[in-house]
Amino acid sequence: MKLILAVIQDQDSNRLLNALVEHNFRATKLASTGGFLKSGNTTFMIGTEDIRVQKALDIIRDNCKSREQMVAPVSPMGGNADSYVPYPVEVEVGGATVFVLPVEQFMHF
Ligand code: 2BA
Repeated sequence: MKLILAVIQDQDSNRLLNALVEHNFRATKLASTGGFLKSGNTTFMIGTEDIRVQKALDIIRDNCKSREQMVAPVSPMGGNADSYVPYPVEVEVGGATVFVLPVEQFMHF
């Protein structure tokens, strides 16, 4: 068994959840925050048999789009201003950042 952790953008989360449930995957949706943008994103936990991992990855890829997002400048507030960028910069946020972990034990009481 594997646990898939997928960090995706909020805008894609309902579509992805519907697609997973439609294909009989069990999933848990968690509200999360990206460390770099410090804005909300969504993390899915999907526990599934090894043989179904590729299908879950295909569904994630098909339902999550990458997008450009602006990062607002943060004032250094008395700190070192050398690396301060005074204008917003654009970063490309991926469709999904995915980890596939082995599951040692799975219990469902
Ligand atoms: P954030 O940390 O908010 O990052 C959002 C986007 O900002 C990233 O998109 C990337 O394009 C950019 N970015 C992140 N760190 C950067 C840096 N040090 N310098 C320049 N640009 C940077 P993605 O790479 O697609 O990541 C989307 C979200 O996935 C991340 O949101 C984070 O929540 C999660 N994530 C990405 N890599 C991760 C990792 N290795 N471990 C845990 N979570 C990760």
